Amino acid sequence: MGNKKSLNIAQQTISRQRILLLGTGESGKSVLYRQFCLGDENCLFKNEDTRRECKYIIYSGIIKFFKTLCLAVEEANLKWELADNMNNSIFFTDLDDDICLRRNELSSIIKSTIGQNRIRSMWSDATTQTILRTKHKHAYQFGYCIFYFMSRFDVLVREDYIPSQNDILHMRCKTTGITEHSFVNQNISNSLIDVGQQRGERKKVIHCFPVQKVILCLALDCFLETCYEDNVTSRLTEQINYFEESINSRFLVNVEVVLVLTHGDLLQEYLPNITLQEIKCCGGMENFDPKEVNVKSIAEYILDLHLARVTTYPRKIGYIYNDIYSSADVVQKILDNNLYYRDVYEPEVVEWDVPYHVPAKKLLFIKVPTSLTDVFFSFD
Ligand SMILES: Nc1nc2c(ncn2[C@@H]2O[C@H](COP(=O)(O)OP(=O)(O)OP(=O)(O)O)[C@@H](O)[C@H]2O)c(=O)[nH]1
Ligand SMILES: [Mg+2]
Repeated sequence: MGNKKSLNIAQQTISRQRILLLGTGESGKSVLYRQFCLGDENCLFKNEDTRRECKYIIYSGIIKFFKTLCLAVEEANLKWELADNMNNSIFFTDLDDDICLRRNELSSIIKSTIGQNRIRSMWSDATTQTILRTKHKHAYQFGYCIFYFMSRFDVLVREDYIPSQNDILHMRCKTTGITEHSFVNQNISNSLIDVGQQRGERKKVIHCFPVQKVILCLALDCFLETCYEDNVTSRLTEQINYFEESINSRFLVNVEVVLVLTHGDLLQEYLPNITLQEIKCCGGMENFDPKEVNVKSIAEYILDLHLARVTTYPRKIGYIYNDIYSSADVVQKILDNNLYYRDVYEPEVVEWDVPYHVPAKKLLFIKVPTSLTDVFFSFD
């Protein structure tokens, strides 16, 4: 009787799993969520009407970008190269923040010839490129996808425009509340949960419901950016603190955790604009001394910084790279646990005999890689 019951429980555990997406704001949770959705024939984004609704999110992202750009140019005391852009800049600066909620107005700016001319003229201005290709870029919250959407501007402004699946992946829509996508994979029914994790949204979701798997997104370009929420705190610091709190939570001790290293493409794109010296000046990157500066060496270093904060041992932690251009493979690899792995053990504690000239007791030291003879000990 007892055996039958435990068999049923075991069957239940493998036939259903709840997967929770975690990570700081803008770390790529919703991109991954949409990648999961788009792999499913029945997903909402395969429906044209749903996608048509999403075009306003894309339009509002473009307008927000130009408003922020005007502010950046003014604060950097730069001049627009093209004379018309002084006036265009006044136009965007004067738009109030709620413009993003007014669909008709958004459409009329994007679809009118005058609006399109303003946008094209500002985009082609050398000053815009100066802002976006230099350190000015990281002092503002520009969002990540403007290059993608501007490369498709001619398509977006058409009367019959319906966002493509790729557009859906790129659009930025801050998650509020909880979104759930259900799908079946190899006879297991899965429920994937996406939650807003910007500071204002960061409720303690971990213990709200039991989960079998957590996917924790870590952005690889975090050391270059400041937080969306205050524009001051380094995203690396924010991300490491968030990671430490989540991974060591008692609710996750027996839960499988997959780290997804995101934004690799953005980092790759930015690397030619930054020297090793400049990287080392970013908070948290001071000890970064790679043989070669590339996405992989930065990813390894950032991963180590995070794993050093794990305090619930031993842990086998799987990780994988994902960005907006990754193929559907990544989703399948996450589901199959086809990952890279790191083992995290408790640091070794060694007992040392006390030197002859101090009272006979034993002291505990954490083993460190430096020579202990160099360390000066004082005893009361
Ligand atoms: N190029 C590129 N853009 C990315 C990547 N991951 C996320 N983005 C972009 O970064 C922005 C934020 O990504 P989201 O997935 O919405 O971030 P999130 O973690 O869900 O953020 P919240 O909902 O605020 O907690 C969006 O504009 C994405 O298109 C990536 O790997 N590469
Ligand atoms: Mg989100």
